[in-house]
Amino acid sequence: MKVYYSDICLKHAPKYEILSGKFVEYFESPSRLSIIVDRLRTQNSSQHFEFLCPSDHGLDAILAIHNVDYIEYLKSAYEEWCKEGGNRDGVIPEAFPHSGFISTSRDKIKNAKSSLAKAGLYCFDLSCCITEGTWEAIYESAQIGISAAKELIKLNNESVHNKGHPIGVFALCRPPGHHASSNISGGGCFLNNAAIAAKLLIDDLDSNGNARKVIILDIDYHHGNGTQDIFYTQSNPLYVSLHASNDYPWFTGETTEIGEGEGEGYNVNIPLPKETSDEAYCKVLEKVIKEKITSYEAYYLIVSLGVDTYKDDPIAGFQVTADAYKQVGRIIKSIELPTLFVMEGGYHMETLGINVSNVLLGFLD
Ligand code: SP5
Ligand code: ZN
Repeated sequence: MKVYYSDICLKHAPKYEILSGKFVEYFESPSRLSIIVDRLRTQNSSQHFEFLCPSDHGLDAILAIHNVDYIEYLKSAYEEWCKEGGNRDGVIPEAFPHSGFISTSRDKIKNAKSSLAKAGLYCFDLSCCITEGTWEAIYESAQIGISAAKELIKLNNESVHNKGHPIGVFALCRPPGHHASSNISGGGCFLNNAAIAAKLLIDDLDSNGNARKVIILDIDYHHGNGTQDIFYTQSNPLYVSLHASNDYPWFTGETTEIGEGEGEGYNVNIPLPKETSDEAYCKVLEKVIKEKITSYEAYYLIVSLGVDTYKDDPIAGFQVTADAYKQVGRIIKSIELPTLFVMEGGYHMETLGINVSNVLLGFLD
C-alpha cells in the first residue's frame, strides 16, 4: 500500500491546549506521526508499505472546500498575533462570536481587525493553537490528502479489477481534519483533508462527464462535525459516522442530523455508548455497510481513520482492542471499493502505531 507522509507535518507543535478547564500537554502531538511511521516501516520487512512524499498541488483543491478569508487568516495569523504582542507560544482565542452577540452578522464580524477577535471568529475551541509552523504543516497535510487521492484515481484507472482485493492508499495526514468546517478550526483540525480529497474524487468524472459517487466513512471516536457541515446540503458524498454519544464536540452527531435539501438522507450519524466493545463495534459497522453503504453504489471510499476508539485512549472512552482493528480493516475491505484512508485521531502513544497498521493490514489481508 502506498503511504503519503512528510516531515513538514511535524512543524505544528503547540505546547498545550485547554481541556476540561485545565492546561494539558497537546494531545495531537508531532510524535504521533513519528510513531505511526516507525511502526509501518518496521512492518515493512514484508513489503506491505511504500512511502512517498506528497507533491505540491497548490491551493485550488483547498479553496474548493475552505473560504478564502479563512485560508488568508491561517496563513498570516501567527505573524500578526506576534506583531500585536501576543504570546509567542501561539494563537489561542479568548472570546467567540456566539449568535447572542448584538451585531452578529458573520460578514460584519469578519471585518474584525484584531488578531484576538479573528482567533475567536475562526476557531470553536481551545485545542487549535496556531504556532510558527502551523500553516506549513496544515498545508502539507492537505497536500498529502490531495496527492494520495490523485494516486488512488491513477491506480484505479490502471488496474485490472482484482476481485476481493480493492486498491488502498494511505494519506498519513497530521494535523487531522474532520472537525474543521469551511471556515472554522477545532479539535486539532484546521483543514479538512478528507473533505478536500472527497471533492477531488467526486470530480474524477466518468466518461459521460458525470461525478463519481463517494462515501466518507468516519470511524474516529469523535463526531466529524466539520465534514458533516461541509457536505450537509449535498447528496454526494454520503457521510457516515460512528462515534461516541455525549462527548466532544458536544453539539453535533445526533441521528436526527440527516442532511438538508438535496443532502437529506445523505448524512448518517451513529452515536454509540461509551462501553462499546469490539463485538458491538464491528457489528454496527457491518450493519451500516449492509443498510446504508452498499445501496449508495459509490465509486470511491474515503475512511476518516481515527483510532481513538482504542480502550485506553487518554481522551476517549470506547473499549476497542488492538486486535479488533484488524477486523475493522477486513470489514472495510469487504466494501470492495478503491479506498483512501485519511488519518484523523488516536492518542494512546504505546499502541497508536499498532492500531493504525492493524487496520491497514486487515484491509490488505
Ligand atoms: C481529530 C480528533 O480526534 N480530535 C479530537 C479532539 C478532542 N478534543 C477534546 C477532547 C475532550 C476530552 N475530554 C477528556 C476527558 C478525559 N477524561
Ligand atoms: Zn477523535
